[in-house]
Amino acid sequence: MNKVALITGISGQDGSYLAEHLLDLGYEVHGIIRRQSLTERQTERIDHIDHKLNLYYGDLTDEHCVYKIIQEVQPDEVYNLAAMSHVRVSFDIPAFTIKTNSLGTLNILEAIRNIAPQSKFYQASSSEMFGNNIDDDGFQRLSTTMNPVSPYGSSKLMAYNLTKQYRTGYKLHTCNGILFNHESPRRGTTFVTNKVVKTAVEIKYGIKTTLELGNLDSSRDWGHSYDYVRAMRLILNYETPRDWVVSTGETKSVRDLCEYTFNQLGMNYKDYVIQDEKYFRKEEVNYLRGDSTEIRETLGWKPKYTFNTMIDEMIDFWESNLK
Ligand code: NAP
Ligand code: G4F
Repeated sequence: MNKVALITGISGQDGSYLAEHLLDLGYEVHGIIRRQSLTERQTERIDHIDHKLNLYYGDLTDEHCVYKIIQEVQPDEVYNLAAMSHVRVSFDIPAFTIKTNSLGTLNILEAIRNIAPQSKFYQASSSEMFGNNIDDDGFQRLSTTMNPVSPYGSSKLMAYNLTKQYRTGYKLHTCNGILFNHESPRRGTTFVTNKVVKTAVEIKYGIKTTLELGNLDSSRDWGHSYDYVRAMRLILNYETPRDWVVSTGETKSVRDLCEYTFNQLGMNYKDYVIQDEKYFRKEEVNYLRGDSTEIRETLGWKPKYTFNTMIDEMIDFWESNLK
Protein backbone atom coordinates (compact mmCIF):
# COMPACT_ATOMS: atom_id res chain seq x y z
CA MET A 1 0.00 0.00 0.00
CA ASN A 2 1.31 3.44 -0.92
CA LYS A 3 1.71 5.91 1.92
CA VAL A 4 -0.78 8.77 1.92
CA ALA A 5 0.55 12.28 2.55
CA LEU A 6 -1.35 15.52 3.03
CA ILE A 7 0.59 18.74 2.39
CA THR A 8 -0.76 22.10 3.49
CA GLY A 9 0.82 24.95 1.52
CA ILE A 10 1.40 22.62 -1.44
CA SER A 11 1.33 25.59 -3.86
CA GLY A 12 4.25 27.24 -2.05
CA GLN A 13 7.98 26.87 -2.63
CA ASP A 14 8.53 23.95 -0.24
CA GLY A 15 5.14 22.36 -0.92
CA SER A 16 5.99 22.00 -4.61
CA TYR A 17 9.42 20.41 -4.00
CA LEU A 18 8.03 18.14 -1.29
CA ALA A 19 5.15 16.99 -3.51
CA GLU A 20 7.65 16.08 -6.26
CA HIS A 21 9.82 14.20 -3.77
CA LEU A 22 6.97 12.22 -2.22
CA LEU A 23 5.53 11.31 -5.65
CA ASP A 24 8.98 10.03 -6.67
CA LEU A 25 8.93 7.83 -3.57
CA GLY A 26 5.53 6.37 -4.51
CA TYR A 27 3.35 8.33 -2.10
CA GLU A 28 -0.25 9.22 -2.81
CA VAL A 29 -0.12 13.00 -2.42
CA HIS A 30 -2.99 15.25 -1.32
CA GLY A 31 -2.74 18.99 -0.88
CA ILE A 32 -4.68 22.02 0.28
CA ILE A 33 -4.82 25.13 -1.92
CA ARG A 34 -6.59 28.44 -1.33
CA ARG A 35 -9.05 30.07 -3.65
CA GLN A 36 -7.41 33.02 -5.37
CA SER A 37 -8.78 35.51 -7.87
CA LEU A 38 -5.91 34.92 -10.34
CA THR A 39 -6.54 31.24 -10.97
CA GLU A 40 -4.03 31.00 -13.82
CA ARG A 41 -1.04 31.56 -11.53
CA GLN A 42 -2.31 29.88 -8.39
CA THR A 43 -0.79 26.48 -8.99
CA GLU A 44 2.14 27.60 -11.14
CA ARG A 45 4.70 25.75 -9.01
CA ILE A 46 2.79 22.44 -9.19
CA ASP A 47 1.16 22.57 -12.62
CA HIS A 48 3.72 20.10 -14.01
CA ILE A 49 2.57 17.43 -11.51
CA ASP A 50 -1.06 18.51 -11.20
CA HIS A 51 -2.42 15.32 -12.80
CA LYS A 52 -0.78 13.23 -10.06
CA LEU A 53 -2.09 15.28 -7.13
CA ASN A 54 -5.36 15.33 -5.21
CA LEU A 55 -6.10 18.98 -4.43
CA TYR A 56 -8.71 20.46 -2.09
CA TYR A 57 -9.73 24.07 -1.61
CA GLY A 58 -9.23 25.03 1.99
CA ASP A 59 -7.80 27.48 4.47
CA LEU A 60 -6.07 26.67 7.76
CA THR A 61 -8.12 29.31 9.56
CA ASP A 62 -11.33 27.38 8.73
CA GLU A 63 -11.36 24.53 11.23
CA HIS A 64 -14.41 22.92 9.58
CA CYS A 65 -12.64 22.43 6.26
CA VAL A 66 -9.46 21.24 7.99
CA TYR A 67 -11.50 18.59 9.83
CA LYS A 68 -13.36 17.58 6.67
CA ILE A 69 -10.20 17.15 4.59
CA ILE A 70 -8.36 15.16 7.27
CA GLN A 71 -11.45 12.99 7.80
CA GLU A 72 -11.67 12.27 4.07
CA VAL A 73 -7.95 11.73 3.36
CA GLN A 74 -7.02 9.85 6.59
CA PRO A 75 -3.33 10.60 5.87
CA ASP A 76 -0.38 8.59 7.14
CA GLU A 77 1.70 11.79 7.14
CA VAL A 78 0.68 15.45 7.38
CA TYR A 79 3.20 18.15 6.41
CA ASN A 80 2.03 21.53 7.67
CA LEU A 81 3.82 23.98 5.38
CA ALA A 82 1.01 26.53 4.98
CA ALA A 83 1.82 29.87 6.55
CA MET A 84 1.89 33.61 6.16
CA SER A 85 5.62 33.20 5.70
CA HIS A 86 6.89 36.76 5.13
CA VAL A 87 8.52 38.22 8.24
CA ARG A 88 8.28 41.91 7.27
CA VAL A 89 4.66 41.57 6.13
CA SER A 90 3.81 39.95 9.47
CA PHE A 91 4.23 43.40 11.06
CA ASP A 92 1.46 44.66 8.73
CA ILE A 93 -0.96 41.73 9.22
CA PRO A 94 -0.15 40.31 12.68
CA ALA A 95 -3.62 38.92 13.41
CA PHE A 96 -3.85 37.01 10.13
CA THR A 97 -0.32 35.74 10.74
CA ILE A 98 -1.25 34.40 14.18
CA LYS A 99 -4.58 32.99 12.94
CA THR A 100 -2.95 31.06 10.12
CA ASN A 101 0.40 30.09 11.63
CA SER A 102 -0.63 29.39 15.24
CA LEU A 103 -4.38 28.69 15.29
CA GLY A 104 -4.19 27.01 11.88
CA THR A 105 -1.64 24.57 13.30
CA LEU A 106 -3.88 23.99 16.31
CA ASN A 107 -6.79 23.21 13.96
CA ILE A 108 -4.76 20.44 12.31
CA LEU A 109 -3.47 19.04 15.60
CA GLU A 110 -7.00 18.92 17.02
CA ALA A 111 -8.31 17.19 13.89
CA ILE A 112 -5.51 14.60 14.10
CA ARG A 113 -6.11 14.04 17.81
CA ASN A 114 -9.84 13.52 17.35
CA ILE A 115 -10.26 11.81 13.99
CA ALA A 116 -6.87 10.63 12.66
CA PRO A 117 -4.51 9.85 15.55
CA GLN A 118 -2.50 7.49 13.32
CA SER A 119 -1.29 10.48 11.26
CA LYS A 120 2.28 11.60 11.76
CA PHE A 121 2.56 15.39 11.84
CA TYR A 122 5.41 17.62 10.61
CA GLN A 123 5.43 21.29 11.61
CA ALA A 124 7.39 23.83 9.52
CA SER A 125 9.16 25.62 12.35
CA SER A 126 11.60 28.42 11.75
CA SER A 127 14.98 29.79 12.80
CA GLU A 128 13.14 33.12 13.13
CA MET A 129 11.95 31.75 16.52
CA PHE A 130 15.44 32.27 17.98
CA GLY A 131 15.32 36.02 17.49
CA ASN A 132 18.73 37.44 18.36
CA ASN A 133 19.89 34.66 20.67
CA ILE A 134 23.16 33.01 19.65
CA ASP A 135 25.19 30.45 21.60
CA ASP A 136 28.74 31.40 22.56
CA ASP A 137 30.16 29.36 19.66
CA GLY A 138 28.16 31.41 17.14
CA PHE A 139 25.43 28.84 16.36
CA GLN A 140 21.74 28.33 17.12
CA ARG A 141 20.55 24.84 18.05
CA LEU A 142 17.60 23.09 19.82
CA SER A 143 18.87 24.18 23.23
CA THR A 144 19.24 27.86 22.25
CA THR A 145 16.67 30.02 24.03
CA MET A 146 13.92 31.21 21.71
CA ASN A 147 13.01 34.87 21.80
CA PRO A 148 11.23 35.92 18.59
CA VAL A 149 11.26 39.56 17.48
CA SER A 150 8.42 39.55 14.92
CA PRO A 151 4.74 38.55 14.82
CA TYR A 152 5.83 35.81 12.40
CA GLY A 153 8.45 34.45 14.82
CA SER A 154 5.97 34.60 17.69
CA SER A 155 3.30 32.78 15.67
CA LYS A 156 5.77 30.04 14.78
CA LEU A 157 6.90 29.68 18.39
CA MET A 158 3.28 29.09 19.47
CA ALA A 159 2.90 26.41 16.78
CA TYR A 160 6.25 24.86 17.78
CA ASN A 161 5.17 24.58 21.40
CA LEU A 162 1.75 23.15 20.47
CA THR A 163 3.45 20.53 18.30
CA LYS A 164 5.67 19.51 21.24
CA GLN A 165 2.76 19.51 23.66
CA TYR A 166 0.58 17.24 21.46
CA ARG A 167 3.53 14.83 21.39
CA THR A 168 4.17 14.75 25.13
CA GLY A 169 0.57 15.18 26.32
CA TYR A 170 -1.41 13.15 23.78
CA LYS A 171 1.39 10.78 22.66
CA LEU A 172 0.92 11.70 19.01
CA HIS A 173 3.74 11.37 16.47
CA THR A 174 4.38 15.11 16.01
CA CYS A 175 7.72 16.66 15.01
CA ASN A 176 9.17 20.11 14.44
CA GLY A 177 11.75 20.82 11.79
CA ILE A 178 13.46 24.08 12.73
CA LEU A 179 14.56 25.08 9.26
CA PHE A 180 16.92 27.92 8.53
CA ASN A 181 16.35 30.04 5.40
CA HIS A 182 16.05 28.04 2.21
CA GLU A 183 15.63 29.32 -1.29
CA SER A 184 15.35 28.26 -4.94
CA PRO A 185 14.17 29.60 -8.30
CA ARG A 186 10.65 28.97 -6.95
CA ARG A 187 11.14 31.32 -3.99
CA GLY A 188 8.69 34.23 -3.82
CA THR A 189 10.34 37.30 -5.36
CA THR A 190 9.76 39.50 -2.32
CA PHE A 191 12.21 37.40 -0.27
CA VAL A 192 15.70 38.83 -0.46
CA THR A 193 17.56 36.12 -2.43
CA ASN A 194 15.16 35.90 -5.34
CA LYS A 195 14.59 39.66 -5.28
CA VAL A 196 18.34 40.28 -5.59
CA VAL A 197 18.89 37.65 -8.28
CA LYS A 198 15.86 38.57 -10.38
CA THR A 199 16.56 42.32 -10.23
CA ALA A 200 20.30 41.88 -10.95
CA VAL A 201 19.41 39.92 -14.09
CA GLU A 202 16.85 42.58 -15.06
CA ILE A 203 19.56 45.25 -14.61
CA LYS A 204 21.95 43.27 -16.79
CA TYR A 205 19.36 43.13 -19.60
CA GLY A 206 18.44 46.81 -19.27
CA ILE A 207 14.96 46.24 -17.82
CA LYS A 208 15.77 47.95 -14.49
CA THR A 209 18.41 50.41 -13.36
CA THR A 210 18.49 50.01 -9.55
CA LEU A 211 17.83 47.50 -6.78
CA GLU A 212 16.17 48.89 -3.63
CA LEU A 213 16.90 46.94 -0.45
CA GLY A 214 16.65 47.33 3.31
CA ASN A 215 19.26 46.06 5.78
CA LEU A 216 22.41 44.82 4.03
CA ASP A 217 24.20 43.83 7.24
CA SER A 218 22.00 40.99 8.52
CA SER A 219 23.32 37.47 7.97
CA ARG A 220 21.45 34.31 7.08
CA ASP A 221 22.22 30.59 6.87
CA TRP A 222 20.90 29.98 3.34
CA GLY A 223 20.25 26.48 1.96
CA HIS A 224 18.16 25.08 -0.92
CA SER A 225 14.52 24.04 -0.63
CA TYR A 226 15.24 20.87 -2.70
CA ASP A 227 17.56 19.67 0.10
CA TYR A 228 15.36 20.81 2.97
CA VAL A 229 12.17 18.98 1.89
CA ARG A 230 14.21 15.78 1.95
CA ALA A 231 15.00 16.51 5.57
CA MET A 232 11.26 16.92 6.29
CA ARG A 233 10.46 13.37 5.16
CA LEU A 234 13.42 11.92 7.06
CA ILE A 235 12.30 13.73 10.21
CA LEU A 236 8.77 12.36 10.03
CA ASN A 237 9.92 8.82 9.31
CA TYR A 238 12.42 8.56 12.17
CA GLU A 239 11.14 6.03 14.70
CA THR A 240 11.01 8.50 17.59
CA PRO A 241 9.06 11.74 17.15
CA ARG A 242 11.24 14.69 18.11
CA ASP A 243 12.50 18.08 16.91
CA TRP A 244 15.46 18.79 14.63
CA VAL A 245 17.51 21.68 13.25
CA VAL A 246 18.09 21.81 9.49
CA SER A 247 20.75 24.25 8.24
CA THR A 248 23.94 24.52 6.20
CA GLY A 249 26.07 25.74 9.13
CA GLU A 250 27.40 28.60 7.01
CA THR A 251 26.27 32.19 7.11
CA LYS A 252 26.47 35.10 4.67
CA SER A 253 25.28 38.70 4.83
CA VAL A 254 22.80 40.29 2.45
CA ARG A 255 25.78 42.34 1.23
CA ASP A 256 27.69 39.08 0.45
CA LEU A 257 24.63 37.88 -1.46
CA CYS A 258 24.58 41.07 -3.55
CA GLU A 259 28.32 40.94 -4.16
CA TYR A 260 28.29 37.33 -5.36
CA THR A 261 25.20 37.72 -7.56
CA PHE A 262 26.29 40.93 -9.31
CA ASN A 263 29.85 39.59 -9.77
CA GLN A 264 28.50 36.48 -11.48
CA LEU A 265 26.69 38.77 -13.90
CA GLY A 266 29.81 40.91 -14.54
CA MET A 267 28.66 43.91 -12.47
CA ASN A 268 29.50 45.66 -9.19
CA TYR A 269 26.54 45.75 -6.77
CA LYS A 270 27.70 49.11 -5.38
CA ASP A 271 26.74 50.74 -8.70
CA TYR A 272 23.10 49.62 -8.46
CA VAL A 273 22.00 48.88 -4.88
CA ILE A 274 20.26 51.65 -2.97
CA GLN A 275 18.76 51.40 0.49
CA ASP A 276 15.11 52.24 1.12
CA GLU A 277 13.61 52.68 4.59
CA LYS A 278 10.47 50.81 3.61
CA TYR A 279 12.34 47.49 3.50
CA PHE A 280 13.68 47.79 7.05
CA ARG A 281 11.86 45.95 9.85
CA LYS A 282 10.63 47.24 13.23
CA GLU A 283 13.02 44.75 14.76
CA GLU A 284 15.58 42.61 12.94
CA VAL A 285 17.08 39.17 13.42
CA ASN A 286 20.71 40.05 12.83
CA TYR A 287 22.51 36.75 12.53
CA LEU A 288 21.46 33.16 11.87
CA ARG A 289 23.72 30.12 11.72
CA GLY A 290 22.34 26.69 12.55
CA ASP A 291 24.02 23.65 14.04
CA SER A 292 22.60 20.67 12.09
CA THR A 293 25.10 18.08 13.38
CA GLU A 294 22.33 15.88 14.83
CA ILE A 295 20.32 15.41 11.63
CA ARG A 296 23.50 14.82 9.63
CA GLU A 297 24.82 12.21 12.06
CA THR A 298 21.55 10.48 13.00
CA LEU A 299 19.49 10.65 9.80
CA GLY A 300 22.35 10.92 7.29
CA TRP A 301 20.95 14.16 5.83
CA LYS A 302 23.40 16.11 3.69
CA PRO A 303 22.67 19.04 1.36
CA LYS A 304 23.50 18.70 -2.34
CA TYR A 305 23.64 22.46 -3.00
CA THR A 306 26.13 25.05 -1.77
CA PHE A 307 25.25 28.75 -1.50
CA ASN A 308 27.08 29.41 -4.78
CA THR A 309 25.48 26.56 -6.77
CA MET A 310 22.07 27.62 -5.49
CA ILE A 311 22.51 31.27 -6.53
CA ASP A 312 23.96 30.14 -9.88
CA GLU A 313 20.84 28.03 -10.48
CA MET A 314 18.63 31.01 -9.63
CA ILE A 315 20.61 33.24 -12.01
CA ASP A 316 20.24 30.65 -14.81
CA PHE A 317 16.51 30.46 -14.15
CA TRP A 318 15.99 34.22 -14.43
CA GLU A 319 18.30 34.57 -17.42
CA SER A 320 16.40 31.94 -19.41
CA ASN A 321 13.07 33.28 -18.16
CA LEU A 322 13.78 36.88 -19.16
CA LYS A 323 15.41 36.00 -22.47
P1 NAP B 1 5.59 30.00 0.81
O1 NAP B 1 6.22 29.81 -0.52
O2 NAP B 1 5.19 31.36 1.24
O3 NAP B 1 4.31 29.05 0.87
C1 NAP B 1 3.32 29.18 1.86
C2 NAP B 1 2.12 28.37 1.47
O4 NAP B 1 1.10 28.53 2.49
C3 NAP B 1 1.44 28.80 0.14
O5 NAP B 1 1.01 27.66 -0.54
C4 NAP B 1 0.23 29.60 0.63
O6 NAP B 1 -0.84 29.62 -0.28
C5 NAP B 1 -0.15 28.81 1.87
N1 NAP B 1 -1.00 29.54 2.82
C6 NAP B 1 -0.79 30.77 3.34
N2 NAP B 1 -1.79 31.09 4.20
C7 NAP B 1 -2.64 30.04 4.20
C8 NAP B 1 -3.86 29.77 4.87
N3 NAP B 1 -4.43 30.64 5.72
N4 NAP B 1 -4.48 28.58 4.65
C9 NAP B 1 -3.95 27.68 3.78
N5 NAP B 1 -2.81 27.90 3.09
C10 NAP B 1 -2.15 29.07 3.32
O7 NAP B 1 6.54 29.43 1.97
P2 NAP B 1 7.73 28.34 1.88
O8 NAP B 1 9.01 29.05 1.67
O9 NAP B 1 7.33 27.26 0.97
O10 NAP B 1 7.76 27.82 3.39
C11 NAP B 1 7.00 26.69 3.78
C12 NAP B 1 6.80 26.70 5.28
O11 NAP B 1 8.07 26.65 5.94
C13 NAP B 1 6.10 27.94 5.84
O12 NAP B 1 5.32 27.52 6.93
C14 NAP B 1 7.24 28.80 6.32
O13 NAP B 1 6.80 29.68 7.34
C15 NAP B 1 8.20 27.75 6.83
N6 NAP B 1 9.61 28.10 6.79
C16 NAP B 1 10.16 28.54 5.64
C17 NAP B 1 11.52 28.81 5.59
C18 NAP B 1 12.16 29.30 4.33
O14 NAP B 1 13.26 29.84 4.42
N7 NAP B 1 11.57 29.10 3.18
C19 NAP B 1 12.31 28.62 6.74
C20 NAP B 1 11.71 28.14 7.90
C21 NAP B 1 10.35 27.88 7.92
P3 NAP B 1 -0.94 30.76 -1.43
O15 NAP B 1 -0.03 30.28 -2.52
O16 NAP B 1 -2.38 30.72 -1.76
O17 NAP B 1 -0.48 32.04 -0.81
O1 G4F C 1 14.48 36.93 2.62
P1 G4F C 1 13.92 37.48 3.87
O2 G4F C 1 12.64 38.22 3.77
O3 G4F C 1 13.83 36.25 4.88
P2 G4F C 1 13.66 36.17 6.46
O4 G4F C 1 13.09 37.40 7.01
O5 G4F C 1 14.97 35.72 7.02
O6 G4F C 1 12.57 35.02 6.60
C1 G4F C 1 12.65 33.81 5.86
O7 G4F C 1 13.40 32.89 6.61
C2 G4F C 1 12.80 32.46 7.84
C3 G4F C 1 13.77 31.47 8.48
O8 G4F C 1 14.69 32.17 9.26
C4 G4F C 1 11.48 31.80 7.50
F1 G4F C 1 10.92 31.29 8.62
C5 G4F C 1 10.56 32.82 6.85
O9 G4F C 1 9.33 32.19 6.50
C6 G4F C 1 11.23 33.34 5.58
O10 G4F C 1 11.28 32.29 4.67
O11 G4F C 1 14.97 38.46 4.55
C7 G4F C 1 16.31 38.05 4.84
C8 G4F C 1 17.13 39.25 5.30
C9 G4F C 1 16.47 40.03 6.44
O12 G4F C 1 17.45 40.36 7.38
C10 G4F C 1 15.96 41.30 5.78
O13 G4F C 1 15.90 42.43 6.63
O14 G4F C 1 17.23 40.17 4.21
C11 G4F C 1 17.00 41.48 4.70
N1 G4F C 1 16.58 42.32 3.59
C12 G4F C 1 17.25 43.43 3.14
N2 G4F C 1 16.57 43.99 2.14
C13 G4F C 1 15.46 42.17 2.86
C14 G4F C 1 15.45 43.23 1.94
N3 G4F C 1 14.47 41.26 2.90
C15 G4F C 1 13.46 41.36 2.00
N4 G4F C 1 12.48 40.43 2.02
N5 G4F C 1 13.41 42.40 1.10
C16 G4F C 1 14.39 43.37 1.03
O15 G4F C 1 14.31 44.28 0.21
